[in-house]
Amino acid sequence: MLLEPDSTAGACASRALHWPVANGQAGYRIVNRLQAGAAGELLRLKNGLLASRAHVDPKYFYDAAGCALFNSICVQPEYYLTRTEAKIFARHGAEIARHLPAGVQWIDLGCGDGQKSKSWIATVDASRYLGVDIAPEALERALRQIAAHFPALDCAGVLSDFSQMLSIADIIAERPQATPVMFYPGSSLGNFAAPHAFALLKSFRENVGSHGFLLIGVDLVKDARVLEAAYDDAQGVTAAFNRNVLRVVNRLLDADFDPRRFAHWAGFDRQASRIEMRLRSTLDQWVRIGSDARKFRAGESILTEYSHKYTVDGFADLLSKAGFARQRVWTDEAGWFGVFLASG
Ligand code: AVI
Repeated sequence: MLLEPDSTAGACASRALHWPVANGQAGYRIVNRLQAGAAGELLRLKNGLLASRAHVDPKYFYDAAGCALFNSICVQPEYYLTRTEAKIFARHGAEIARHLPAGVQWIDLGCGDGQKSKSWIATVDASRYLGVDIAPEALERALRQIAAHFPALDCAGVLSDFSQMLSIADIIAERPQATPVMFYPGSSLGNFAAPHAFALLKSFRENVGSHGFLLIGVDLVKDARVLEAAYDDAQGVTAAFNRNVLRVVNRLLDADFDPRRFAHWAGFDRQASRIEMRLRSTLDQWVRIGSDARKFRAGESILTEYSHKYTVDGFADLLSKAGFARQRVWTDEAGWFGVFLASG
């Protein structure tokens, strides 16, 4: 592994990590655009837990156990999002691809294991794959698999944290002939607070420019019972996923949360149009958080996640306000999930 200063990153204290990996004939590089300052991140996490309305950024869900639990959530009968989006892709993928020029650079935002992109790369006949993720191991695995599957494809990765803004215009500009298409499936945008989600959309638009595209999947508003069941499945997988964040916090902050003393809770706030997930203290308890301690009263909760739900018109409006002048949308028959292709 070779660490070099990133001359393109300017004042932001990020580093480029040119990481050639043996991969048959080809190699690929991973550019690190994570902001330096782990200490500041940990302080934010701790302050969130010490705040009178305790909260944790949902990015802390995804350690190895959290990723495995999330994969399991995706196949729970109540969690319709993943399979509904997959059906829309299967039914309309060829039509969506016809709206894109040949040889695009496919930019997989929050790529995870890269599986969702595999069929798209073939369908759109991409010339380049850019995986973007916060987790180096997942990113490396995704790149290895994509490169093995498509040996002729130009592959690269970017380490980036969407709780900060995205800044990859310079990497996109390395291939001026290849139109950039950002792919952000799974309604992941919904996990950001509304102002942050809007800022992220604007940064996507700035990064792809007026000739690029954004292909994004978002969950749509529906009956509260359907939504709440999706975030509180009968098998208790979402509950385990939610409680697991306390184990992550214990490791990162040297805290002593006992996940058994917190109950999973998920509810739909129609006014804010979002699911809120919380961990409710089941009794009065003191918890040590590093060198500090705080009391949680019985019933007091830690906010762990928002998952916003959109209307087709509302999301189209958001896209145009973010600078995407042209858009198309595909939904499933029940109108539960929307896939938007935006450009301009
Ligand atoms: C990753 N994200 C889109 C999921 C969601 O539906 O908001 C995370 C999740 N939380 C609980 N279940 C799934």
